Amino acid sequence: MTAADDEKFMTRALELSRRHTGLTGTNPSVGCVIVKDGEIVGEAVTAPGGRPHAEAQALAIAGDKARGATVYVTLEPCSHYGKTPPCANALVEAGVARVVTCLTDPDPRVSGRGLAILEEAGIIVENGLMEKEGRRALASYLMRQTKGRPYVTLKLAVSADGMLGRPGEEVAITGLLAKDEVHRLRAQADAILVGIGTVLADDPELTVRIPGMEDRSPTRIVLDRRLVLPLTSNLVRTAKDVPVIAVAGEPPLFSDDPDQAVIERREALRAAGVETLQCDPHDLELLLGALSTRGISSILVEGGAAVAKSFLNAGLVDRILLFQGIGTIDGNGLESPVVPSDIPDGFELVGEAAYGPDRAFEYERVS
Ligand code: AOF
Ligand code: ZN
Repeated sequence: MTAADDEKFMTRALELSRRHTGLTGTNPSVGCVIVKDGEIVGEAVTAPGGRPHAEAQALAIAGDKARGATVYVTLEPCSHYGKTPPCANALVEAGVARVVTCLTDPDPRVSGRGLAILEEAGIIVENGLMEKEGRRALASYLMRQTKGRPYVTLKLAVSADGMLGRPGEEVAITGLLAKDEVHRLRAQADAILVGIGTVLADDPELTVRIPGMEDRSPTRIVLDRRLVLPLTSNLVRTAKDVPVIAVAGEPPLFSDDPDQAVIERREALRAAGVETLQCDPHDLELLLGALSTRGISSILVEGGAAVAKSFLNAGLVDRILLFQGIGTIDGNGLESPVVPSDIPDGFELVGEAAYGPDRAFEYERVS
């Protein structure tokens, strides 16, 4: 197998891995491709929900053809007895000859042990192929595993003159194609986060509304210190179908100095199916830690300007997706904290795309 073949099959494994981004919970979405005599004899991605793992499924497809084969897997095969037996052992038993991986698994139950099991069995192991791409595909999992917080994507839509809109007014910034892309981004995230101001101004539903993906709406989180989320809002109206978490302020709001009206609103929201989480919404680091503990690995921050600025100022944005429309706001606009000509320090442009007349810029934090 040549180096070009290796890249070709790992590219395929990465493509598979991206298919289930946002569907595997706290488990990484791993891609696996098994190749025998230059032909793919089995391939798979971690199943929705996180199990079965990719390798187990790909081995089942390959059957006897796995003997002597090369296996491309985007993450080190696991070595622990979790809810399924270790993938490393399954690869040994199947008699594969060579295993190529992008990176080691930071899960403390694995972290090198999977590769060691393979090597001890005489399998050729090559770790680190297309590591950068592998890290990108597994960014959410890696962030939660290593930093104990979700991976944060900030999405902004700006006018041609760099405005987010007009205060208190709903202004269309981008067209339908860009909207579809935003819905795809939502489907890949574990949660969407907005401030209460955005809910009061726009009454968004924040669900995924593209054909075939309607069931992929993530949890919706609202920073709502005093719990003023209206019971008649689209978020509350749909809370029994797609989870909503309202992040309320810390005591004394609720204990020493109980604010009866807030408590009553909290009870009414709970009865309507909204979960309330008590955590200072200004302490974003603490909030992200709490969300990570609940199994949320990735968040799409969708608005508004104040929330975007707080996440940027706290250094808690990992990726920025900036959509730019062709219309202008012309005065009295809300200035965006990020425009293509003024990117916050520490970010670099990694991608650019067009959605009809609109453009999208992707920036990643340089770590
Ligand atoms: C693999 N292949 O496709 C995935 C892996 O709860 P469990 O038992 O499923 O274990 C979760 C851990 O398994 C997770 O933290 C990560 O270390 C590994 N995920 N490993 O070999 C896969 N998804
Ligand atoms: Zn496994």
